[in-house]
Amino acid sequence: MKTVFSPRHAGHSGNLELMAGEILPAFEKPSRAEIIRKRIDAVDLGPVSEPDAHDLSTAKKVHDPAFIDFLPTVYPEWEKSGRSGTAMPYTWPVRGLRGDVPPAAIEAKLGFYSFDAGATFVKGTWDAIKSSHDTALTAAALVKAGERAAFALCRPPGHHAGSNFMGGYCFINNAAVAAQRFLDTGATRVSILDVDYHHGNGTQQMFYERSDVQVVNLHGDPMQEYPYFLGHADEKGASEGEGFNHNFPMPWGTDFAQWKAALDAGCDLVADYRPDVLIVSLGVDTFERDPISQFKLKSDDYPEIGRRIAELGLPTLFVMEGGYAVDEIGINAVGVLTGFEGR
Ligand code: OKP
Ligand code: ZN
Repeated sequence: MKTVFSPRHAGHSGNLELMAGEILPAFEKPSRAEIIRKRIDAVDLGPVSEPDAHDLSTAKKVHDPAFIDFLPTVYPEWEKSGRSGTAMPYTWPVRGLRGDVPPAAIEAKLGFYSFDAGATFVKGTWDAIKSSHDTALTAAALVKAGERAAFALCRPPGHHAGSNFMGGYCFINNAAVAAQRFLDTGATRVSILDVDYHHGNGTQQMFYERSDVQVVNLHGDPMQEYPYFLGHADEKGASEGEGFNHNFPMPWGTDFAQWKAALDAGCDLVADYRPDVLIVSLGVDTFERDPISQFKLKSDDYPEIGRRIAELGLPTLFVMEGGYAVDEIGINAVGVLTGFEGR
């Protein structure tokens, strides 16, 4: 399997994160991608190439163009207002406040375009976001050109980013942009299967009223788990999109037997939809030793996931999302891919 990977992800580094009353180094850090990159060589998964530059026109079909235009301005404006370090929001236009007028102040704009404090910026962040977006589109082009599958080793991840909001380490929704690109280049139906531990709230929001992108999510129950405010089983899509969104929330402590039953059910829904292409939002934070997650999957389970997805027999784009147990992230993420290849 071919991989697309950009060293420019590494500029998104040294970010801080609010965590249970403390400010700590962010769990979403460069070593995650570097360790996956090394594992690809160690198991000889296939060639790794850098992304081509893509314009943002496809991103602006699934995101509000004003939101996309805002992202590269964040850090320059943050510095212009005399600040340094990590840029992050701290105030949001919740129910009853004005959520329709972007303010002028940079700290307020950060809140206007986010749902939490988890999408943070340093100097190299925009370049990393853009490289991650380019990585997804370059890998999508490989699948479009006839590869059975390709791996977009994206960093930062994307599935929490919605049409006009960032959050949860995510800025541009790489999987959603790839889905739109497939539709714009001949596909009629695309499925997104999100196996990250966290609900892909951004992906769900973007396609909730559309029937051309089926979204299937397996994740921690939003009653217990981040991102909390979306991802319940009764969210089935609306208007045109009714019946094309599927959630499989699972409780803390879920083991592979339980999780695999949800994967089987999700794969059956994908098969019934008969998509032209499948995009897998690949998070491996379902791992038993993930530092911020509460499922119980073991390293041996990941190849099994890949084998099950391969049984669908679809052209498949894997897009990297989460996974924070860095020591095992390479074994687990690449394990899905070797399992997909039947080895
Ligand atoms: C991103 B992805 C407060 C705790 C919130 C955010 C987790 C984001 C996960 N810092 N943690 O889905 O792996
Ligand atoms: Zn996650």
